[in-house]
Amino acid sequence: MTLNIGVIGVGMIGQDHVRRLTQVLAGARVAAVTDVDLDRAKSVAAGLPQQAQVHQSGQELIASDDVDAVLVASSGPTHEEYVLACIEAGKQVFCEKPLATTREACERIIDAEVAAGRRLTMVGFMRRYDDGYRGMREVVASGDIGTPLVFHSAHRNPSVPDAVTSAGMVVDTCVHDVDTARFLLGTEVAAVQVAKPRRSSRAAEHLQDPLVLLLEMTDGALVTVEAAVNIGYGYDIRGEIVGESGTVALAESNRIVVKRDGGFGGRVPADWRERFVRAYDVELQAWVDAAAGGASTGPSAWDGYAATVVCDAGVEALESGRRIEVTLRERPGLYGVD
Ligand code: NAD
Ligand code: ISE
Repeated sequence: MTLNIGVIGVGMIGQDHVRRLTQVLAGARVAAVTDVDLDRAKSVAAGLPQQAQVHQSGQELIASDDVDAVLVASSGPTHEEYVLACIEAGKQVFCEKPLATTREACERIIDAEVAAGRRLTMVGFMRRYDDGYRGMREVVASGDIGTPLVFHSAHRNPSVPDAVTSAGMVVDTCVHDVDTARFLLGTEVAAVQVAKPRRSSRAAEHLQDPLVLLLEMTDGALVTVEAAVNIGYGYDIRGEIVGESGTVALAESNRIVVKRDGGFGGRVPADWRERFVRAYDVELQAWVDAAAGGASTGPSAWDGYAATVVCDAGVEALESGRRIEVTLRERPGLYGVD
């Protein structure tokens, strides 16, 4: 069976997902697209190998009988409306991170799924499909390094547009590290603090770049998240867990090392598309396969909710300079235990 997918939002990652749905993955086709920038939607549709409907709005696309499942890749504040409409229509939805930009919006999505009695939403936390992070998780689960004590996560972007804010660094960038901490350590975040190192001279005036989040997990483990978004040299994602009797860390993401002229080195990825290309492929194929069978998989609305609540606390910690406790609502049975 071929799953007919409607894509809402065809900016940077929307177009990248359209490419992979069309050229890389099996069992899916892009049947419809929309974007508030209709010219952009039309030009993306025109580049597809098979005809795709261009809808005037996301709501129209979701309601269309030609669309079996929906991929939401519009900007964060628009996600809630589209995800809720998909749940209402009983259609599986892959929603790029963040699930929604406020705790309340995420709770409305959880309430809608609980009322529907089934999970319909998968959140685009692609790191959960990265070989490196999966390997780290297996090592932790094996007990080989003992009880995890500290997880160091570094999230470095080469540069960002001037419009990016310090709060945006927390909710848009660190959200991945928050989900990664939950995924690797298997516990929730209990409290957040933010430290402000000396600012990079490469950063815009208004930006606290870099910043460091300190997450206290419910079992006492600590997580440091260094976010640096004007690092210049490339897109560099690092991670190391320190356990009681050993450590496990991400290796360099390129698989070759070049030695010449008395030195050695390799390529640093240019951006998230290059660094996580395989993770995005695996993630989206998993969603397509599950959705084709009417099932859900992957990071859930609960995971999206938990990450957003922690990031909200992170913004409060950043702005107030205080340690902010994180309180999650009771986890509905629909979302299991992990
Ligand atoms: P972008 O600005 O390049 O694209 C967003 C697109 O959505 C634009 O084409 C815009 O016109 C469209 N849009 C805005 N409002 C809309 C609406 N109401 N209805 C329909 N279309 C609308 O941004 P992007 O970088 O592609 O990011 C899109 C989403 O994907 C964001 O939520 C972002 O956080 C997420 N993202 C995730 C990753 C990842 O690594 N998983 C990477 C990049 C972006
Ligand atoms: C972007 O939206 C992403 O999700 C990328 O994965 C992240 O590295 C980047 O910082 C965000 O802006």
